Amino acid sequence: MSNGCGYEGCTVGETKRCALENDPATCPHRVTGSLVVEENAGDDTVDSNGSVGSPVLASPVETPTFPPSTTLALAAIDEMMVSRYVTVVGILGDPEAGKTACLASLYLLVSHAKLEGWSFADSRSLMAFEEIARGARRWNEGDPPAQMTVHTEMADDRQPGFLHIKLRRRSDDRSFDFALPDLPGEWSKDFIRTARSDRLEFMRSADVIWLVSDGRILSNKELRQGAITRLGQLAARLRALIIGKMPRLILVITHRDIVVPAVDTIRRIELELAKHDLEAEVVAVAPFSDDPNFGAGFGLDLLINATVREARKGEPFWPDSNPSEEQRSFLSYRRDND
Ligand SMILES: Nc1nc2c(ncn2[C@@H]2O[C@H](COP(=O)(O)OP(=O)(O)O)[C@@H](O)[C@H]2O)c(=O)[nH]1
Ligand SMILES: [Mg+2]
Repeated sequence: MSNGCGYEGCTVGETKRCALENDPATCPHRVTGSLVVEENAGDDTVDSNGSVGSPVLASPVETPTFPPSTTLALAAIDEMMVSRYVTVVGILGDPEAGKTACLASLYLLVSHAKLEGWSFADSRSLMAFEEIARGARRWNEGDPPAQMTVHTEMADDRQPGFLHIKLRRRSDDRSFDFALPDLPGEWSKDFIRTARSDRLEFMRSADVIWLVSDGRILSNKELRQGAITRLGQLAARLRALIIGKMPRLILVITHRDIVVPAVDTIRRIELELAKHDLEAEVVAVAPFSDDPNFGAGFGLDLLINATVREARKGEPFWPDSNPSEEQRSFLSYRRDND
């Protein structure tokens, strides 16, 4: 039966000719407009006025989805920034320095309410924290892997992926949102070697930069100088990348469970940074510990305290730009353009 005809064997649809040899326009089996509406009464393409095409039912309210499970893109951090201040942390350092370990340990401490002075308030990237902490959890089950944190691989090697965590400071009940990127050490190496900085552009708007360094290397006579030189090169690259106000630098020295950073080494690093007119606060940490008598997570609370210590002073909202008496800017302008 063709659409619009009541006759069972109608062929107008296929052949344009009526099977009963009637004129299709006047065939008595033809179904009129009103019948079509009746036939289609349950069809949602016909509205109550009988006009075809407009939807009858409003589209359902979108059910809320789970937040994204992996790291957040820069755009998501920007969006978050619209409603509240987010402390953006840049994390640089050689591969294997302990960057991911710091993030994993921070998450594990907070999730067990063991970060001194801080408590967990929220996270938009819990699954990403879970992913990086997985190595540590396997270790806790008594099966120590060769590496406790999965080697950082970026899904997109041009864009940093951020972890978000909101912590509440016990002393004053103030909450801080942190955006922490888990960057592969290769990005720092490329930044030093080839000045490749496109994917590190976000550093310009970071509040704080953690320069993570392996404490064992800093205490090794043969390796120490190389690590200090690389920190200096990193400082030089940051100086070139960041035109305006420099984010505060924190030198994060890992493996505090194994070695205590020597005062002399820290002094040498400070001198190296000073060459580029930079200075850093030093925090020694042990995100994980090989020593049963030394608590894993040592210094992470101090690192977070140092990260929020001084909110970045913004540029003056309305800078004082009154011309001085002698300055004849307008006349000079005319003269320059004549
Ligand atoms: N014992 C000990 N191991 C650490 C410490 N920091 C990092 N590690 C280990 O060092 C290895 C490299 O750390 P990782 O965070 O992956 O380095 P990344 O490349 O800088 O992200 C991992 O196996 C960590 O568990 C620390 O303070 N103490
Ligand atoms: Mg890593």
